[in-house]
Amino acid sequence: MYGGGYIFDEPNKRQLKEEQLHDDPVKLAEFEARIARGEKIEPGDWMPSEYRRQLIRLIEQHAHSEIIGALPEGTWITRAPGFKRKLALIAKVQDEIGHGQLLYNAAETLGKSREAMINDLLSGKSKYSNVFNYPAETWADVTVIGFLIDAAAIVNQVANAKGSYGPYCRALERICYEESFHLKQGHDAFIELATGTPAQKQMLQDALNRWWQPIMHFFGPPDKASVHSQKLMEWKVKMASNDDMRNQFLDMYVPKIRELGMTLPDPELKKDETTGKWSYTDPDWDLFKKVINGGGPCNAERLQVRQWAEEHGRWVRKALMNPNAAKVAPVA
Ligand code: FAQ
Repeated sequence: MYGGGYIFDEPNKRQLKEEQLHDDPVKLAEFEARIARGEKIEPGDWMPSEYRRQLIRLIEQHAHSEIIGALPEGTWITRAPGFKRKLALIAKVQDEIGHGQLLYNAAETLGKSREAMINDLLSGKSKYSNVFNYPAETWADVTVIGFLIDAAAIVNQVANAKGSYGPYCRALERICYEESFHLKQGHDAFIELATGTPAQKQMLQDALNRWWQPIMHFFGPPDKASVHSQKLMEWKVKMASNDDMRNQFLDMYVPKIRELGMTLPDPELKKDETTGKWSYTDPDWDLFKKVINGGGPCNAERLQVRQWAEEHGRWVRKALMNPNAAKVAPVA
């Protein structure tokens, strides 16, 4: 099922081990006992340097994914079919930006500034989700994003909301309420196209074919190639492995897609009813690596938009940080 021996960032693994050597072993043992008891870790609590580093990496990437994730759908606000779909899309895109804010706040509690995070996004140092580096060519692409990418995100976030770091879990809980509503509107739009005219159905099928592989990539590399999963699961930051989350998604959503008469572009996709595991054609992991490292069809465009927003929003941030400078002298 999986491509063999694909290794991500070998130096990253070495750095991880070296940093752990510097943590006080007694404090580390106390910390791990707290995790084992299911306690939440809060910003002022002692935590291993690697736990802090990993949380910053993961939450920051998640925050970037939300704000970049607003872009493919955002381009459809002016073209959404009809008043109600337009209203729902505007609200959804606003929500995604709000999720970014919540997540940047959660990452800031760990000591990295918002400015540093945005700089790392714009320089390409920090990643964001692979799926947002593809174009939304038609309204059906927006529909597939709204239904299936939100569904995939919810599978991940519902699980990780029960994790160990308090501020991230609380942000995820709130995000999941809103994402569940996005999923409903995505499913509704999906049903409308799937049960519509032959042309609408074809448009949806084409979008599904385009998005299927990026969605399979969304959950991250196969477990045996995942760099961070093992430690993150020990520390209850990730509450399920990449493969388990991918399997859960397939289990919940493949039947919903098929019952609407749509097909998925993978002849190997089937469930083993005895084990509950899905098998599928291994997605192209070299392509995944290329996309998450800046080489996807829209990476450059996405970062250009954020760069523009950064430059043109500077005066607003300045005024917010220094309200006195923006005060207008009262008229006599
Ligand atoms: N895209 O060792 P692992 C959304 C990287 S929110 C890009 O397995 P990990 C809402 C990974 O960072 C979507 N990069 O990594 C919405 C690492 O690179 P690094 C985002 C990926 O962290 C919906 C390397 O590969 N959700 O969609 C991806 O244990 C609709 C090795 O991988 C989150 O961020 C990927 N898909 O597991 C908005 C949730 N997968 O950092 C608008 C929180 C892996 O060493 C519209 N994040 N990589 O250079 C997570 O749960 C985890 O980070 C995973 C990856 C599961 C994504």
